[in-house]
Formats: sequence, C-alpha cells, structure tokens
Amino acid sequence: TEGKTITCKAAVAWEPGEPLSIEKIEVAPPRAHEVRIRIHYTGVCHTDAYTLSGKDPEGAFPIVLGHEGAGIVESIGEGVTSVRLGDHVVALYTPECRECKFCKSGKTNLCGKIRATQGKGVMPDGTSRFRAKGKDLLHFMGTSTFSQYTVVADISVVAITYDVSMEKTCLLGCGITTGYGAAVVTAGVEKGSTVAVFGAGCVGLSVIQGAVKCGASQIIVVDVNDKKEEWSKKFGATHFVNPYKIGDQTIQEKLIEMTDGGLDYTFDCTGNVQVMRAALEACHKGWGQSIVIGVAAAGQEISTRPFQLVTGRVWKGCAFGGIKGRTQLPDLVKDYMEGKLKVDEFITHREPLDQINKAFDQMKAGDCIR
Ligand code: NAD
Ligand code: AHE
Ligand code: ZN
Repeated sequence: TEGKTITCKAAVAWEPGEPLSIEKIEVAPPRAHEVRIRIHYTGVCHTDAYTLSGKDPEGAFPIVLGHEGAGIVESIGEGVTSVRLGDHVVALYTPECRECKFCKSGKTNLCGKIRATQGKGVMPDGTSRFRAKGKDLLHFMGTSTFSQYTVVADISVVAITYDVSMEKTCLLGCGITTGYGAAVVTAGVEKGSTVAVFGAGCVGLSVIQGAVKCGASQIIVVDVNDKKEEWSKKFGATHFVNPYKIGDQTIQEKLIEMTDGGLDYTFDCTGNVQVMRAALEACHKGWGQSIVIGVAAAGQEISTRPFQLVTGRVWKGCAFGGIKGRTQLPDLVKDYMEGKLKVDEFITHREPLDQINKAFDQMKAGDCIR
C-alpha cells in the first residue's frame, strides 16, 4: 500500500452536535515527515465529546475526531527517522520536536512546531490527508484516531514495545498519562504531602496513582458520584467526600478542616470552573498548589479573590500531564510492564468502530471509566 491512497472506514463528524457517521474515507499517503498508521485501538475521551458538541473554539467540521489511539506504522514519508514500518506506536496530541523554543526550554511539554496547523485541523503543510464524499475532512489534535488509518506528523508519534497490547497502550495517549503526569511531573508531589483530587474519572484516578507513587500521606477524592468511592480507594485514595453530603459547609471549608489548614496539592479533573475555584481555595496558605486539568466549556472563566494568591497559593495547569511523549511515554509503558502503573483496570467498556456513538453514550453515563 505504500505510496497509495487507502480506502477504509472512519467515524466522521459532519456537523456539531450530530452523531458520528461511519463512512468509507480515502486516506492519502504520508508526505515528507509524516507517518501513516493503521489504528488498532482508540479510547474515547470527554474532549472528543466537547469538540463534537460545537463548544470548542478550535472545533471545525467535517472532522475525524479521536486522540487516544495506538496502532502500527503502515508507511512513512520522506525524511522520517523517528519510527519504522511495523512499529507499534501511540499517537501524540502533544508533539515533541526537540527543536522549538518550547521543547528546548526544559520548562514545558508543549511543543510549538506544528501547533498552529494542528489547531486548524490540517497537516503541517496546510492540507488534509482525509477525503469522503468528495470533500476534505479535517484532522483533530494532530491525531484523528477514529479511523482505521490516519496520518500524523513524525513528531506526533512514539514507538512502543511490541510486548504490550495496543488495547492498553492507547490509553497512555491521553487520560492516564494526563493524570499521572500532572501529579508526578507538573505538581511534583513530595513524599508525605496531602493531596485532593476533584473528579475521579480516568484522569482523577490517574492523579491518585501518581500521588501514591510520590508517597503522598493523604489523598482525598471529591466526587459527586458515590460510586467513585470504591474506584478511588482501589487506586490508593485514603478518603472520599461527596460535596453534596457535607451539610452547610462548602467543600473548601470541609477540606481545610480535614487537613489542618488545607492541602499541599489539589487537582481539578472535572472541567467545572466552580470546582476549579474550590480546588484553589482548598490549598494550604503559603504554599498550596492547585493544578487545573479539566477542559472547561468555551466562554467559561475562573475567578477567586486575588488574596488567595497573595497569601501564597499557586494556580497552574497542564496539558498531557506535562509529559514529553516521545521521551517519556516508553518509561510509562515500562512502569506498566513492571506492575507499577495500572492500565487494565481503566477499561470498563469495549465497542467496535461502527458502535462508536454507543461508546460516546456510555462515556457520558457515569459508570464508565474508559
Ligand atoms: P470523567 O467524566 O470520566 O470524570 C469526571 C468526574 O468528575 C466524574 O467522576 C464526575 O462524577 C466528577 N464530577 C463532576 N462534577 C463534579 C463536581 N462538581 N465535583 C466533584 N466531582 C465532579 O472525565 P475524565 O475523562 O476523567 O476527564 C476529566 C476532565 O479532564 C475533562 O474535562 C477532560 O476533557 C479533561 N482532560 C484534560 C486533559 C489535559 O491534558 N488537560 C486531558 C484529558 C482530559
Ligand atoms: N481546543 C480547546 C482546548 C482543549 C484543550 O485544552 N486541550 C488539551 C488537551 S485535552 C485532552 O483530552 C490540550 O492539550 N491543550 C493544549 C493545546 O495546546 O491544545 C480550546 O479551548 O481552544
Ligand atoms: Zn483526552
């Protein structure tokens, strides 16, 4: 198939707010510094639903969504040296070029090299590799994993050992890495510190895993769904609080009381801006840090009294957990193989590509992790 257009199935989002439609699409061969991947597994993430809803300011249609995928390199364009034919890979929505100002800063995992075109839904040369019904389809987050074949930039992919099923490695493409990295890399949780995690979905449960690895002494999970207590404890949380069941107290008051003045680290894994405020205000005066991970709907803004920051609390956030995909993802896979990182436990539902709308419904229903 090398050098030829492939016809395959993909889930196409023609219009915001409409179900995805399974279509025969054409996937053009990779151009210079591009890689064509046969996708074997993909996760479905809330961010896909967010963009599909039409609320993502960067969302445009028609588009092939999906950003949590793993597969096998089918062909490579000129100049590709990072991966080879047959490599098992994970697609990276946060690329890593190792040459741009961001990559060289040593301060962030955000890579600037192709961010502008990625946000517009096209490949770095400004064009699309997808066509259906005579129309070009847009790419999503530089990955578009809801297709049997996709094309990505060579800096948006990392080769992974053949020894782990791609059903598992795909989840390292977003949810697990995001939460785990937020605790380990972005916050740098220290041994003995106290942590509160707001929202125990895939991201929040992964924050718990990271906090456990760092030796946190207390890990309090806050979730409105009581079923998440069992999930949280399974991942190592020490306490669970349902904010609807604390009487007249606010959740920040409750947490400050539970921790003698507030948490060392808090994490928003809900995308709700009121929760983000509570997470910041639950931090300990003088040093507590709150990390925003959730993606809030377009137009939403966060607020708090500036005094909260004047008195030493720190508000920050991260994408993809602050993890550099090409450099660090193989280490996470190694941790998984050595039994130090849970991945299997996150998989609660499985569907074939043509049932993808069902997968979206399941994701929204509440008893689904991934
Ligand atoms: P999820 O829906 O599986 O989990 C969210 C959890 O939050 C649920 O258990 C829900 O019951 C709980 N919740 C909802 N409202 C709450 C409230 N008011 N107080 C406490 N808990 C509440 O979602 P997920 O897949 O874990 O993703 C979480 C968020 O992170 C989403 O907004 C997603 O878009 C975002 N995300 C961001 C990044 C990033 O790189 N920054 C990566 C992946 C996902
Ligand atoms: N496109 C949206 C923002 C969406 C967003 O925040 N995306 C995260 C990843 S969420 C994964 O589930 C991200 O990586 N952000 C950094 C970046 O460069 O996109 C908007 O508001 O425009
Ligand atoms: Zn995601």
